[in-house]
Amino acid sequence: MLTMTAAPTEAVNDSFLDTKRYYITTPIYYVNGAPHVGTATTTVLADATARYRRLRGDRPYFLTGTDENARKVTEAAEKAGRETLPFVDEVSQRFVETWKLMNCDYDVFFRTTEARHRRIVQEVFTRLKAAGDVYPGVYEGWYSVADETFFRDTDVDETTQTAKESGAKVERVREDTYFFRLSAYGDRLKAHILTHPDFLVPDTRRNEVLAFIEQGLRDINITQNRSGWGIEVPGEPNKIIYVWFDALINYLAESGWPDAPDWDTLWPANVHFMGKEIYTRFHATLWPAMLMALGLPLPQHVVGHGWWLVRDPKTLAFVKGSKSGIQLPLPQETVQLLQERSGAPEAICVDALRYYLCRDIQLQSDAEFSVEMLITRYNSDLANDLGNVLNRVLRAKYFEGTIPQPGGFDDALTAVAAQAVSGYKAALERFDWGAALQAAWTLVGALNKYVAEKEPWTLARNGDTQGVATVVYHALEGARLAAVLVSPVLPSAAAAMGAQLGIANLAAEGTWSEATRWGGLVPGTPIGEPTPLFPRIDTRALGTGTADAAPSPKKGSRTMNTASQEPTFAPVAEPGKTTAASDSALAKPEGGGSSDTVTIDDFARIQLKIAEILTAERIEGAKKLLRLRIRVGEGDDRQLVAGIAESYAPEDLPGRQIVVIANLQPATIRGVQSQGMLLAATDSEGRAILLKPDAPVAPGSKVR
Ligand code: ME8
Repeated sequence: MLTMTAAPTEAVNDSFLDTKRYYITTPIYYVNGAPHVGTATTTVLADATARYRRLRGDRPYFLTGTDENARKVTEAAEKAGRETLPFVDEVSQRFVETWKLMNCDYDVFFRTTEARHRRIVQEVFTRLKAAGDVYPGVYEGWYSVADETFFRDTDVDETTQTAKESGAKVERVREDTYFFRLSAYGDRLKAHILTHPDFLVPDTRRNEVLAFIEQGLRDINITQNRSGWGIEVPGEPNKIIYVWFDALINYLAESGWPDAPDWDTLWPANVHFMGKEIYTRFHATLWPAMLMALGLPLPQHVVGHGWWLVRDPKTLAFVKGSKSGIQLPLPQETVQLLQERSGAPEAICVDALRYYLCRDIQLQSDAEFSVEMLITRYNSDLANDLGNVLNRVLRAKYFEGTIPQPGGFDDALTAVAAQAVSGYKAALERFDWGAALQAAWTLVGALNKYVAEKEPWTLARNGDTQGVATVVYHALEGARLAAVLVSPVLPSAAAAMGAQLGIANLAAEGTWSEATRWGGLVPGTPIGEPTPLFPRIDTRALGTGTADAAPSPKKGSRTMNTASQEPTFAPVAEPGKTTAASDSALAKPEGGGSSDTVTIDDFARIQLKIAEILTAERIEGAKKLLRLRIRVGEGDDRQLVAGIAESYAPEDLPGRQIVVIANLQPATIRGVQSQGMLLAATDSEGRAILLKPDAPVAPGSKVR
C-alpha cells in the first residue's frame, strides 16, 4: 500500500501494521471532461465518511482517481485536437485540484495508466484464463462508447441505434474476443446478497440487482480488437482489455495484491460509493463475480446514490447532468459564486457546497441540482440555524469570555441531543448523509428554540446570574455537540466553531464517545471571538426567487410552511440589514414597519399565472398527493405535485383552470418532481378549495 511505505517516519509497530484499514472508494472518474458537482458529490460523500470513521476510531483509507484507458477518453482528446497522454495528464490534474479545493482528503489518487495497475490487470486476466473463467469466442452485438458498455439486442432501439437505458449511440461489432464466465456466478452472487443484507445499499438497489440476476447473467466480452491506448491482453498486442474489466481492478490493485504481504490490511474494501448508472451491471454483479473467480473476499458495502438532474432548456424535462450532455456546474464556479454573494471565505463556501451535496443527494431517487436551493440551504440551514446557535450567545458576552458553570442539566435538551446522536449514527450505518444531517439539525433546531424560550437576556435583566449561566452553558455545549456532528461534512466551519468555544481539536481521531457525550465543555475555559460563520446572502438583490427568510426546506416538502416554522432568531446582524427575527430586542424592522408586511417589490418577484390542468393522477403511497400535468402557456407544460387528493378526484380535474406560482423553485416530493405550486383556500373543514379565474383566460396569463 502506498501510505505504508510513503510514511516511514510514522511511529508504527507490527500490530499497527496488522490492523485492517477502513477502505473507502469513489469511482475512478473518466478523464473525458472536468469534474463537476456530480462527481464532487460522490467524492465528498466518501470524504465525509472517511472523516466520520476516523472520529469513530477506525483508520480509514480513502481512494479516488481517474479511469484513463477508455475509448471515450481517446475520443475526447481527439475532439480537443490533443495527443491522448498530455490531455489525460491535464484532465486528471483537474480532478486533483478540484478535490483539493473541495477539501477531500484522500490517501491515494489512483490512475489506471500507472504501470502497477497494468501489471495487476494482466495478472488477473492470466489467472482467470488459466482457471477457465476467461475463454476465447466470437462476440457479435452492440457497443456504446459513451457508456463503455456492451448491450444485448433487447437493450437497444435498432431504428435509432441507441441504448434504451441511456439513449447513447450504439455501434454493431463482431470480433473474436475473450469472454468472462459471468453466467457461472449468478447463483453464488444471489446467495451472497441474500445472506448479507447490508452488502447492497440502499435496499431498492439491492432489489434491482436481484431482479437483474434473476433475468440470467450472460458471459461478458472483456477484450476489444485494437492496439495503442489501453492495457494489452498478455501476449496479444492487437487486443486491449475492456475498460470496465480493467477499471474495477484498481480497487484491488491498490492493496498490493497478490505480492504485498499486507494486502489484506486493505482488501476487502469496506465501502464502494458510486452513482446508480454504474451500480447494477458493474459494481454489484461483474465486480463481485470477478472477485469470486479470483477466490477473494467481496467488499462489505456497495452504495449507489441517485443522480443530480438539471432542466433541459429545450424540452424542459429534467435530465441527468453530465460532463458531455446538459452540464452540471463545476465546483470552482459554484464556490466562487457563493463567495461573491456571501463574502464568506473560500473554505466556508466549500463547506456550504459540501453540505448541500450531502444533504440533498438522494440514495433512493434522483434530485434536482439548483443554485437557488444551494442558496436556500446556505441561508436557512447554515446562516440562520447553525450560525445562530453559537453567535447568539457568544455575542452577548455574558460571562466575560469564559464558559460558565451551569446550575444543572436540562433533561429535555440532553434527551434531544442523545436522540440526534443516535439518529445520526443509525443513518450512517446506511451511509445516508442526508438523514444524518437531518438528525443533527434536530439538535440545532432544539437549541435555537431553547434559547428563544429561556430568554437569557431577560434573565440577565432580572439579575438571575445562575439562570443565565445554565442557559448559556447549554446553548454552547449543544453547539459544541452539533459542531462535532457536522464536522465530517463541514470541517472548516466546525473547526471555527470549536475555536470560538475555545477548543483546539473539536473532533479528534477516535474521540466519538467522549465528543458526543453531553457535558464536554469545561466551565472557566476562555472562549474565542464570536464572528458570524456564514454571512447571509441577500437574495432580494439577486432576484433568484429564493425567499430570504425561507425556513429550512425539508426533504419531500416544497411549500413554505411558516406555521410550523420554529422561531428564527438571533439575526447574524450585518450592518444596515434586518432579518426575520422573533427577538425584537435585537432586530427591529427598518422604517418602523412590521416584519409581517411585504413590499410591492417582494410581491412582484412572485410570478402568479393561470394554468390549465391537462391530466391528474394519484401518487402511489401518498394519500394526500396528486400528480398533475399542467399547461402554463404555450410550450410550457409542467408536472406539479399538489396536496389536494383528499378534496378532489383526479378524474374531475382535467380541463380546469387554476392559479399557480410559476417561478417557485422546483422540488422533489415523494420522489416526484414538482415545478410550481397551485393556490387553494382552505374551508372550515380543512378541505382544499382551488382558486380559478372568474372567466376563462389563456393559460400563462399573469395574475396580479
Ligand atoms: O463511470 N449526479 O466514470 P464517470 C450524481 N470511469 N453523480 C454523478 C452525476 C450526476 N448527474 N454524474 C456523475 C465512470 N456522477 C467510470 C467509473 S469505477 C471502477 C469506473 C458521479 O466519470 C457518480 O458517482 O462517468 C457516477 O457514478 C460517476 O460520477 C461516474 O463518473
